[in-house]
Amino acid sequence: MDRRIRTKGRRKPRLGIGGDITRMICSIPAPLCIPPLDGIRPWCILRKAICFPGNLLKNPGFETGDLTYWDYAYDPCIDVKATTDSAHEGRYGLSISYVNCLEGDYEYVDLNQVTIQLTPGKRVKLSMWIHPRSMESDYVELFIGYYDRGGNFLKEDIMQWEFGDLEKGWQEIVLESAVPADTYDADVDIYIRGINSGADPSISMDHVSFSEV
Ligand SMILES: [Ca+2]
Repeated sequence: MDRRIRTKGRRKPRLGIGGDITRMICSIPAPLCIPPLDGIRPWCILRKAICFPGNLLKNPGFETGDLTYWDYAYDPCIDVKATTDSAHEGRYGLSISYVNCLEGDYEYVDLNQVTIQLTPGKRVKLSMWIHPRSMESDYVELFIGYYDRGGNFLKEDIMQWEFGDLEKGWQEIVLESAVPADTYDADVDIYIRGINSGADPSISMDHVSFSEV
């Protein structure tokens, strides 16, 4: 069932992102740990940070190994988690599996980050990489909502991408948009609507980017 609700003017607590510090966002991957073996003590390798110059999002490639910094909601029949099998870049990507959903039902996954400060008059680009696996339908929407300094809704831009030929593998989805006058910040949202086709359907996604261009 499609239970999508998107309310114009919705404001959420600030995540503390925005401004010059966001021009070089880095994700710290989870340590790679070796379990104890034949009396040898367990040990861990601290992995080097992966940086995304110009990307205004935090944890855009899920390299924390989870959904840290993302607000999210999804139907409880869907299994959503960061896995190494779903990576397009780095170590982790996001795996979305419809394993517990009723066959033929449409279900949703919604991911967003909010209050990202922008410069009025600039153009911005929101993009992500996706690999539908065994999905027969349906679509992904990329959404940008703009707000003024008082939190008043100004404008939204939406791009809908239909699941296509699964043989294409990883594909990039892109939404470009003009930042309206009086903009102070923006919310970005990724909405995935899929159907359980009865063939163990799943989607991999990774490397989300939101930047001024
Ligand atoms: Ca990644």
